[in-house]
Amino acid sequence: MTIIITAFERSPDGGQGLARDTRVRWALEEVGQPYEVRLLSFQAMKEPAHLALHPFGQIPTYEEGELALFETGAIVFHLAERHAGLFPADADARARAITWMFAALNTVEPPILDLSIAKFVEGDKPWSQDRLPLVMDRIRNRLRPLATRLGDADWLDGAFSAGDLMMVSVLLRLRPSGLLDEFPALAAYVARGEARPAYKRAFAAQLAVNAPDTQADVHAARR
Ligand SMILES: N[C@@H](CCC(=O)N[C@@H](CS)C(=O)NCC(=O)O)C(=O)O
Repeated sequence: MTIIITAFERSPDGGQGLARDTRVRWALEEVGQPYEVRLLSFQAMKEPAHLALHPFGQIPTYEEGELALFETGAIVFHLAERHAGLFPADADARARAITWMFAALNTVEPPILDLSIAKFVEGDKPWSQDRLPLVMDRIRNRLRPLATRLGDADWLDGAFSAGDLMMVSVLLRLRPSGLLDEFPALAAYVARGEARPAYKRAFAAQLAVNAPDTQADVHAARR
């Protein structure tokens, strides 16, 4: 059964791998499943055909035969359940890996997203500069205990799992802010994630769509 995911036709990050299709591509690469990608413009994401797959009109989505999923947490969870490579065999270790997936999405990602909103959406508001340090401190309040828990281990709970895939994906977004470098153990943790061959393949695949010269070719072809 062919797996089809959706991604931005042109990611706002220009190919830094921060759009959320990258974490789904990464999971697919870790479990060795081939996939196809349907690229969408911002307009197409809000049209009925895509809204039938994703009620909020976002990317990524995941289709596999009759099954259609949205939310990266659900998609990565599905892949980890169906294929070897992202969940440990031991039931308790698997439950802990799931816990880390939720921690990444529910506890660590929200203040990180808040920083993006503060910078890129609210950056021109008169109160924005005053708010920024508060938002950054809320992120530090998540990174500090996370670094403590990781300690000098390679991964959060034994072997690499879907929990690490999600946590690294969430933390990656912090790199331009410099906050990650305040916690060298976490910076090294993210670098370990990025060094995985599966991540490299996922990153290269999204870059091939979003790299500036690829876009020049796409636009030339449309003219
Ligand atoms: N919680 C969702 C978030 C999905 C999301 O925010 N997608 C972004 C791209 S990374 C998007 O489609 N943004 C465009 C929009 O919301 O209109 C998930 O993890 O899948």
